[in-house]
Amino acid sequence: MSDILRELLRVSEKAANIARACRQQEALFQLLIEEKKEGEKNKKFAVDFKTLADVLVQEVIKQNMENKFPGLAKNIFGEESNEFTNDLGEKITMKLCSTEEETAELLSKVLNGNESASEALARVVHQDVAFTDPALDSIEIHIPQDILGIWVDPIDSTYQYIKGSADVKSNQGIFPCGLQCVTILIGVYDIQTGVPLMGVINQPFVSRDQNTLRWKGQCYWGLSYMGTNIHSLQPVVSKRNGSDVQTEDARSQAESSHPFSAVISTSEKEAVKAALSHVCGDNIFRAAGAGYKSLCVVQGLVDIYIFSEDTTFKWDSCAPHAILKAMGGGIVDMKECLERYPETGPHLPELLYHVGNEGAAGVDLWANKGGLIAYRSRKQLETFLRLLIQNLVPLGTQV
Ligand code: 2IP
Ligand code: CA
Repeated sequence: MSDILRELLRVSEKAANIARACRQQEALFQLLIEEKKEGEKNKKFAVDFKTLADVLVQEVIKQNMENKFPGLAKNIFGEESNEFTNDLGEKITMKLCSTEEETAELLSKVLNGNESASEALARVVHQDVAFTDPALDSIEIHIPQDILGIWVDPIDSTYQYIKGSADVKSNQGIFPCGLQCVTILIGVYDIQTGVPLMGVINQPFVSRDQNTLRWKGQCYWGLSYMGTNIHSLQPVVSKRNGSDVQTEDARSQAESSHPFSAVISTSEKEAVKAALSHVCGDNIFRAAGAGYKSLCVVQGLVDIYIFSEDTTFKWDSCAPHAILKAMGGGIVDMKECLERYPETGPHLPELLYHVGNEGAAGVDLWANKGGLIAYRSRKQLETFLRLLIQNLVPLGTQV
């Protein structure tokens, strides 16, 4: 099996441990909730703690990969920069040092001398993690390292990470908000073609032990390379309608009137929501987190994740895209799908990951600017598009 994927799984678990530690260890949680309030920047530290957690997770992923695969780090990209300037005007580059003590010392500079928080963080950052999936060991595949680019979203759904409740109830298995919507996303793509190859979605907060109050997570992966498609999921079983599998009767009834279910962002346009309600009826779910919404498709909780806005980025979609591709699905550019219709042709406008948007700057360079539709089967996507367009056009909607 790809050694790189095995290592990505391990570092994603390390990242999940850091994410859990920041929520569970008192010294760290206090910093997280002291987050900058509306309109006022936290003056205490060189950087707000949320950003530090993000950067630290990103650096752990980057440096652990580099240690195992020298030369890889230069092709690992993410949203965060690891350089800060503190109130004294000192420039600090946040990185993993070779010892726990050195990392603690560096962290303490960013955290304005907060020893207990710096030590707690350094401890978890340097902790050894063993993590693998037996299914990964059974297949031997070699992907040359020099064609790989990696997009990292160290903590997706940061708002839920900081403010998210631990006690949100799911709606037919789907969490509208809360800690379950937080994910760590690592997506690998081919730097020449931009095609996604491997993906890991680590969900650090899945369920909490009622006695210890400790969180348990879950990790999903997929690989799609030169005709080999493998992933961590069992054949998909819908878990909608109740916390478990729907009864056949309920399911066929729901399917006859509205064949599709979709998960959407709370910021979706009214016109799209109106069209969707004709296609999906009541089977429309709102949820936070671009990574989490994609995961709902991966898990088979919904058929489609659709978003017409341009506020998801390559680091949000690359990992789920690779997993969905390994399952026979993918993520397409929504705007392009609508413009091309009914000319589908053999190639769908799948999102690519190697070139930035022309004329754009900053994060917009890497925005999925035409919106997106994530799906598990091409046939399903085609039917969904036909129905969506039928319902969008009469409304005279410009998407
Ligand atoms: C965000 C996060 C948001 C999502 C947005 C992403 O990433 O996943 O939840 O918006 O598109 O860029 P929405 O929940 O409306 O889909 P981050 O939390 O890493 O900034
Ligand atoms: Ca994100």
